[in-house]
Amino acid sequence: SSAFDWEDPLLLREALNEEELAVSKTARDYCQERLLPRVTEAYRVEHYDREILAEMGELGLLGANIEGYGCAGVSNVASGLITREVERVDSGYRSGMSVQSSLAMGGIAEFGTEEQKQRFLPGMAKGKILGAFGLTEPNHGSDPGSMETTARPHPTKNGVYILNGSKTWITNSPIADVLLVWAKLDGVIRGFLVERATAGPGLTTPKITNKNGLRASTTGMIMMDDVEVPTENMFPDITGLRGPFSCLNSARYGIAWGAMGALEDCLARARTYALERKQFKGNPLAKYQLVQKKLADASTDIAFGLAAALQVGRLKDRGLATPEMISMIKRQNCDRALVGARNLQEIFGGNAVSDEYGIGRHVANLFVVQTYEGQSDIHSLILGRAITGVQAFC
Ligand code: TGC
Ligand code: FAD
Repeated sequence: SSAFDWEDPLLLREALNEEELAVSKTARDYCQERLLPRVTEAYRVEHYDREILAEMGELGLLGANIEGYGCAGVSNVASGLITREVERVDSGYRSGMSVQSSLAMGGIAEFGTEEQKQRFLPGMAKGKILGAFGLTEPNHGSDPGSMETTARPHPTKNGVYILNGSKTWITNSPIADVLLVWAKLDGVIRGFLVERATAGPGLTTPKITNKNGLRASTTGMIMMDDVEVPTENMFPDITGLRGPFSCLNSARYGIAWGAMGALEDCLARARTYALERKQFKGNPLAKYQLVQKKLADASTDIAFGLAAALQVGRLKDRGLATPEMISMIKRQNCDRALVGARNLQEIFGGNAVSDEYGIGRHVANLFVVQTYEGQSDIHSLILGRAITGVQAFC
């Protein structure tokens, strides 16, 4: 019999194969040694170092579940373990990676032409070409099907489309080299790979500053005023919302793992603090039952959340995962991570307000994580539709 391990209460590690354990260790070592020391300052000054993606690329952590094109081709479970380790440090760092890996590279891998895959994926896997994913618009977030961005054939130049419109709240847009923009061509949603180097002056990507969450990630707009995109940069076959939503399935799955990584870090920090901080007759906070309950609740949510993410990952590896399963774990793990982090924050008392304790950063980040890629209530409606057959969006 083995002893209870508070850091792995249901022995997740026993369900992982050697490759998955090795990938997880590589990611963990990198994140703890290279990312953790820079996150407090990066968060303070709202800076995302694009070198991070190059560093991750060197370790094979980008687009890791993609086969070929310089990608590692590991299991979906292994790729979930990577996002868990990155988000253990900061949701913003996981965000930068998710957009590169799941949304931009994932989209190209699934819907791109062979030529597009050859042209973009190897450089993106190395973190030399940075990607962004433009779906949300100022007037259309939860309802991207109503997007206003348009594409139309150039009136005089053959083989060129003209894009007009704006996207907002786009992770990595200020630094991206290639922006996967979803736009309507004759009223039908299509995917376009907009390259900064050739897009001309009609493309601008202003940074959104003064965020009160996800400050270690860079977020911006994509403004397009007669931006010219060659036909060979359009995804050839995919039409409608199935295109962007297929990319989102993969990113939402990663978030389900990532949110648990963030909560694990909150739990570890709160446990250490509760053991060290003494109040009332020299007792550590950890001695008090109400404090122990907060730790027990978070620990249980982590164990259940990771078990559920593992199950969906295994199903995904076998081609059996459905979007509703992913909605279920994205919603549940984000909700529990946000509630858990917020409860654990109380253990720090006034010190929670100092950024040196890291807990406030996770709480602020996790609000964003619960909001993007489909806010939790939207995932409730996706599940409600699947359960009842009745759609409640409008
Ligand atoms: P609906 O009628 O449900 O579907 C339209 C078409 O899309 C297909 N589809 C899916 N395909 C694959 N996977 C999925 N998960 C899919 N969901 C829907 C569907 O089969 C249908 O296909 P077809 O061929 O029949 O046309 O569309 P709706 O307009 O009613 O959608 C409603 C709703 C709420 C489900 C949807 O709009 C939604 O999920 N809203 C949330 C928006 C969202 O998640 N935005 C994310 C933006 S990207 C982002 O946040 C990145 S942050 C990343 C980071 O920094 O880490
Ligand atoms: P709204 O759609 O206006 O929703 C506001 C509230 O109303 C939510 O709580 C929502 O659940 C609720 N609501 C809406 N409709 C309904 C309904 N029918 N029934 C019940 N409740 C409803 N987008 C990208 O495309 N690419 C990115 O890289 C990206 N990165 C992001 C990074 C950050 C830091 C942030 C904050 C956002 C990012 N987003 C990105 C945008 C994100 O996906 C949207 O913010 C999200 O989809 C919600 O859209 P919205 O903000 O317009 O909220």
